[in-house]
Amino acid sequence: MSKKEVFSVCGMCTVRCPIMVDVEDGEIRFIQGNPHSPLKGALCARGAAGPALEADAERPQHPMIRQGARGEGKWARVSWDEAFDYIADKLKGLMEQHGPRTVLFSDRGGPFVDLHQGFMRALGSPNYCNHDVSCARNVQHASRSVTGLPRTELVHDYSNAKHIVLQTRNIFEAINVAEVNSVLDGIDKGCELTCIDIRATVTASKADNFFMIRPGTDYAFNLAVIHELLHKGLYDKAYAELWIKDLDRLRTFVEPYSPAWAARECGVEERAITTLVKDLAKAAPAVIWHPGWMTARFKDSFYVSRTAYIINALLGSIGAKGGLPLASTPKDVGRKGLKKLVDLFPKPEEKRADGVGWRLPAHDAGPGLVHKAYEAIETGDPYPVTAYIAMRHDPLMAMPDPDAIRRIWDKLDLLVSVTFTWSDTAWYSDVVLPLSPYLSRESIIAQKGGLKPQFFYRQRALPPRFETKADWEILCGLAERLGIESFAFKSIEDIWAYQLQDTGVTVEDLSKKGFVGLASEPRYLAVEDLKFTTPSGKIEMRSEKWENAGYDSLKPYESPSAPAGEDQFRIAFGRVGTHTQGHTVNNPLLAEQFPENVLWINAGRAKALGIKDGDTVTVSSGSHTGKIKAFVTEFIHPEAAFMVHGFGHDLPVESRARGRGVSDNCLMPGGLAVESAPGGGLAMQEFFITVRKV
Ligand SMILES: Nc1nc2c(c(=O)[nH]1)N[C@H]1C(S)=C(S)[C@@H](COP(=O)(O)OP(=O)(O)OC[C@H]3O[C@@H](n4cnc5c(=O)[nH]c(N)nc54)[C@H](O)[C@@H]3O)O[C@H]1N2
Ligand SMILES: Nc1nc2c(c(=O)[nH]1)N[C@H]1C(S)=C(S)[C@@H](COP(=O)(O)OP(=O)(O)OC[C@H]3O[C@@H](n4cnc5c(=O)[nH]c(N)nc54)[C@H](O)[C@@H]3O)O[C@H]1N2
Ligand code: SF4
Ligand SMILES: [Mo]
Repeated sequence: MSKKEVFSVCGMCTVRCPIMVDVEDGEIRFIQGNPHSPLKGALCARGAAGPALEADAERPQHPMIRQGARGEGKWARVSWDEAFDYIADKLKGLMEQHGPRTVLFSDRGGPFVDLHQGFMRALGSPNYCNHDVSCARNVQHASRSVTGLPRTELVHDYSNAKHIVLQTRNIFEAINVAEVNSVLDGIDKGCELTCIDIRATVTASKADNFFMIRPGTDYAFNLAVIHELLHKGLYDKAYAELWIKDLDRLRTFVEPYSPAWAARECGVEERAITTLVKDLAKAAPAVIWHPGWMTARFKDSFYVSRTAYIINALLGSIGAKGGLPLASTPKDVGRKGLKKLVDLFPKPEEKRADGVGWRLPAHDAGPGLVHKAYEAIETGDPYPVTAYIAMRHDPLMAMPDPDAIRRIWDKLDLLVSVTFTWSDTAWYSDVVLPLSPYLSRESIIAQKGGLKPQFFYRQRALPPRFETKADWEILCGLAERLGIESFAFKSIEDIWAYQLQDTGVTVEDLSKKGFVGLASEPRYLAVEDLKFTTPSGKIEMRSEKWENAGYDSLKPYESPSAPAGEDQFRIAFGRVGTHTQGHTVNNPLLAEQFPENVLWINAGRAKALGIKDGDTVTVSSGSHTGKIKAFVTEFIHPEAAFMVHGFGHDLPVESRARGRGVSDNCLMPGGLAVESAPGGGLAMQEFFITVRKV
């Protein structure tokens, strides 16, 4: 009998929690959070369902090349050699004709993307994108516009906070295990919790203060908080003197936005706003006003996040212990960072197809804006984009108006999907490359910033089942066929050795606990030692960078429109603790826990429509209609109808997910063109749906 403990990294969602897997005779006996990890090892329900994913035969088992029309579901089973040759031949032809820039790649971001970016550099294409236009781009750019820093370089120091405000954040159901645990630690130490949402979530149920806000009015709420902080002199004046630029401009701008005004606009009590502001000032600087995560919701979402950062700045919490301290890099703690795979190749000189960095000078070029790259596929402007590799990305489920996306993709000469589950995108592709799920593959080493930076990696706990491969095997295999020897690594050990060069860390060190900490103590900076990367080096209330790119930095508030008819509701969506996006709804264990989504609607409005709890209703928008069960409750704002994202699958290969619930993104006609332009995020809650009893 053989027994081993494997330190690895969960892959059931993007959070990538550290895990320890007990393996006996080649079978998984137990998975738990890595007990050695400072990230407070633990596992959520989805993490515990990892073995069920491994065991599931309803996933792509071998490479496939499309036979019939796109989406018809006729596949030829091929060997890996055939699949690689097929893709490499096509890519070579297209790159000869149009140049390497004709290749587009998108993924779901996360700690391991250096491999993907390295592959694109190896090809010589600038068109690496991630999913973030449908997630946190608005937060990223808001952070950049206020502090200059990327959002992840401001840590949320929950366990030392005295007051946490969660706005459009359902921390106890949209889970990051370490985050949940540190918020709970903070609460144990007496931290106050305020939740601002359009419905009562699990997070709201644990909060001291709950604001059930009118959907789409968060910007009004935040402007009033800023007004009150400035008007009553409750902000941190010494901090403002040291770090804040253009405070007077801000003061003049917020003049009309009083708490009394916001109370009417948001449907909350004026006194509750002013009391909140007083409480925040008392707790400052150990305050976190969360800038949001999934903020691809409204046209003004960029400004909601911006004002969240501004509130933090006024409270002196940016950089403070218990607030948003600055993350450390390995260099900050006297160590050397990982050697990057992208640095194997020069940066392509070509402009990006999505216009980021030239047409759009304020936005971050790193992961670009994938919906703008789709425009290039459609129009050939600025140049033809003819090949697309979607790796760990299911845009047909993750982006609005999938029919429009299919029409755009019909112009592609090559569409490849790399995935471990079936997805609408894989089904529509020309080639499907099946990835081994995370328990049966290893990954490159990742570097994590934060208060105590570390390196961590994923090891294989099991041999791969079916004919699946690890991501590095797939991309390095393709590089080999394309004749790019310097990216054609033959083993993961070779990649690890390259990454660890000159770091003073060995694979042996990593193998002991699955990670290597680079600092023993969290590093907090004194207020005068903070460093911001805006053009002025200050925290900017007005961003010239954004203004020069044609956007307001202090934008006048516009009230969102209310539903027009008795049966109209604003669409709203979000997460549930037991599923990840659209890719776990066919998981045997998780499907049992939460088999279909339901439509939350307000009790008063349901009554007027004759809808009772549990009734089946139709939801429609544009040409799309779906059937879903109604969940009738007092605890949602009357203007909104909420559903958990990720349902409404109809592929014949997913027996547990097929025909269950409704897909929110089908109810957003024309949604690719509706965005929060200065943030680059899509605005997927700018749609109304019609709800009728069946
Ligand atoms: N309408 C609407 N749209 C949304 C959302 C919403 O709430 N409503 N949520 C948005 C948010 S927050 C996000 S982050 C995006 C997520 O969008 P996606 O990243 O597209 O969603 P996922 O379901 O996480 O994963 C996509 C695919 O990658 C596969 N996969 C999962 N893990 C891996 C891996 O490690 N490697 C590889 N190669 N494949 C993997 C999955 O099987 C799945 O087919 O969607 C966004 N879109
Ligand atoms: N279980 C689970 N956990 C996850 C994920 C998952 O798929 N499943 N995905 C991960 C990812 S990729 C992300 S981005 C995060 C997302 O993390 P969050 O952004 O916290 O999660 P969501 O559920 O999308 O949205 C949070 C809340 O916003 C509310 N909301 C909707 N409209 C409004 C509004 O106008 N105003 C206000 N104030 N609130 C509004 C919704 O009701 C919802 O409760 O979760 C991560 N964690
Ligand atoms: S939050 Fe849950 S699913 Fe996501 S990585 Fe952590 S344990 Fe896995
Ligand atoms: Mo996300």
